[in-house]
Amino acid sequence: MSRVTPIVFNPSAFELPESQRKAIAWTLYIGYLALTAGIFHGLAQALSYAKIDILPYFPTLKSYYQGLTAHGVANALIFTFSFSNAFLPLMTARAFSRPLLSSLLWVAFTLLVVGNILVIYAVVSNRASVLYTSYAPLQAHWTYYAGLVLVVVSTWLALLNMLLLFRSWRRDNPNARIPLLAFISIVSYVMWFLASLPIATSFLGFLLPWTLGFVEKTDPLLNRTLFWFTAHAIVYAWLLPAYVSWYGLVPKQAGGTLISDSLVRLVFVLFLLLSIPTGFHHQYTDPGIANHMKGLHAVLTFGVFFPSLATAFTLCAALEIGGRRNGGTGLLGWIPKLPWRDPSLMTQVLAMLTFVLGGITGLINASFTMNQVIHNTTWIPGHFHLTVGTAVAMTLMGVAYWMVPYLTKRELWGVKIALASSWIYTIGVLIFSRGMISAGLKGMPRRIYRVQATYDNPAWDLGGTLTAIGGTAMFIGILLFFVVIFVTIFFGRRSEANRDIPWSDTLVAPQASGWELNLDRFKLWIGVAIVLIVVAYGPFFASYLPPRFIAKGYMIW
Ligand code: HAS
Ligand code: CU
Repeated sequence: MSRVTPIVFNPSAFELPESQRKAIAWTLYIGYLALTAGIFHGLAQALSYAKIDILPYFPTLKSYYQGLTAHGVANALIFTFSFSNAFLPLMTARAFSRPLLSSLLWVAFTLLVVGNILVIYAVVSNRASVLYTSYAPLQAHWTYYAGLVLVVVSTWLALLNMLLLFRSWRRDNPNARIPLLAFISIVSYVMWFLASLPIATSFLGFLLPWTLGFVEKTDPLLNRTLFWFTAHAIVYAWLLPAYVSWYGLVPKQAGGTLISDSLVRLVFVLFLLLSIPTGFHHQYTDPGIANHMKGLHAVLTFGVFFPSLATAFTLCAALEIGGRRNGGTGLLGWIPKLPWRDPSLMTQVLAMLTFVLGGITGLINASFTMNQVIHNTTWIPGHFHLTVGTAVAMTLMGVAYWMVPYLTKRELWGVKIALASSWIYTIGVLIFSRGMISAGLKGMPRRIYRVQATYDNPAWDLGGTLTAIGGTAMFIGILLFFVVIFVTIFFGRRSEANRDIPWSDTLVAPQASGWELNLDRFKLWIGVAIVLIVVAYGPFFASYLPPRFIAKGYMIW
């Protein structure tokens, strides 16, 4: 193996061009607007589990499902991908200390906006109450599918921008190790690119022609399988940008340092390999898929649990180094010594702590037999508000507390309000999820408007009440976040201080020779990922295809 030249990190070597600063800032703002818009129906849902009905106060809302669609699409899809489209290219540019392509940034931004307008039109006009899972034969207006396709294409363009930058950097540095921050950012979006192809096939190949009237019927199981083919991996596409922040920036913010460069690369390579071939764990109860294939996906799901486990230990160590450098002693004395008054850091540490519970519940979901108990109950939203709803959402909020000042050149306004927001949200989500999870164990169904349901069970009362209390606190937490960010953007004190992103180094530098160099071989890992995908999905498609066009579209709202 040839020797490589070490990277020297120079904090003053990079200034983001003004137009790129604007494009990235506006992309980010779309995400935070979507977050805020989406939480209003979140509140309505949480209250509904305690039989409190506030839907009549939503003047334009025709049904619970219209609101649930808006909540899921805005908070889980638009918020997350807008953030990633801003954050990952910025991290890549910073790590390579080179500007991106401005034109491509703006084109990606424009597609994101147009996609959003189409989706908002479809959902607000009550033509797309299909929930974020978009299961056929529920049929939305074509603008809904087209809008989401444009959002996905905007993520591809963001990746293209990162890859072009990588290529130009590689040309000038043929023998250097890829800077860690760039490596993990690129792997995150390469994984998402591969993962997004099945849903692109479903939307472009089946659902759009069907909703436009070119074909009369569609194949529900095939589209559902293509959906989960993408949509399990989508949860890691949401998570990995948060991991980029946890690995790449948080150790520095905590005053600590990452230990091993190679371990972090290995973790991301494992996500590239294992995120996608696991989608059947959402379809354990679906007919038409062989049990042994479901079993294979269950095993691979336990495999993709591992890189998160490694992450937990690595991050704990990185934080511990920070706490001890700040004077912490003894077994746990480093914890209070973390910079808890830094809203960016503490918000992300609270996100991590909550994610431990998200991980545990995920493992229970993944277990074939236990899944039978909790599938389609409120346990599931209990699980995913601890993962995407906290680990991811709060990390994206924590990042805002340095990234918005970085992009706007303004001081963060309302530090104490920001701190309060994160504590209120965390306490809220713990109560909320406790409610959802416990009621789910007693069979409370998800996606049901309890206020109007024709059946009920007093055993759900305690869980339902906790859900409403916690959900209200979450709502207040996000509103406070929005106030802080809004005031910072428009009224924050201007500051010309030359800021840099809080990029952390590693205790053990990237190896200059040896097996570790293989970790940087994108093409190799993409190849292995494709082989695993073929093994995990090939037999299903081989036995199932051609498509069975059996179902007309339904608009039951
Ligand atoms: Fe999940 C359903 C399995 C993770 C999101 N999941 C969902 C749904 C969503 C979702 C949205 O196997 C519902 C979809 C729908 O609408 O139907 N999930 C898993 C497993 C994991 C997992 C095994 N899920 C996530 C993540 C998500 C997410 C991440 C979003 C971002 N999930 C399932 C299954 C289902 C499912 C089944 C289908 C259920 C059904 O029947 O419908 C694992 O990847 C989790 C690994 C996590 C860990 C935790 C690591 C902890 C860390 C923090 C360390 C803390 C530190 C703090 C360092 C192993 C990294 C220290 C600080 C101090 C101060 C001490
Ligand atoms: Cu999953």
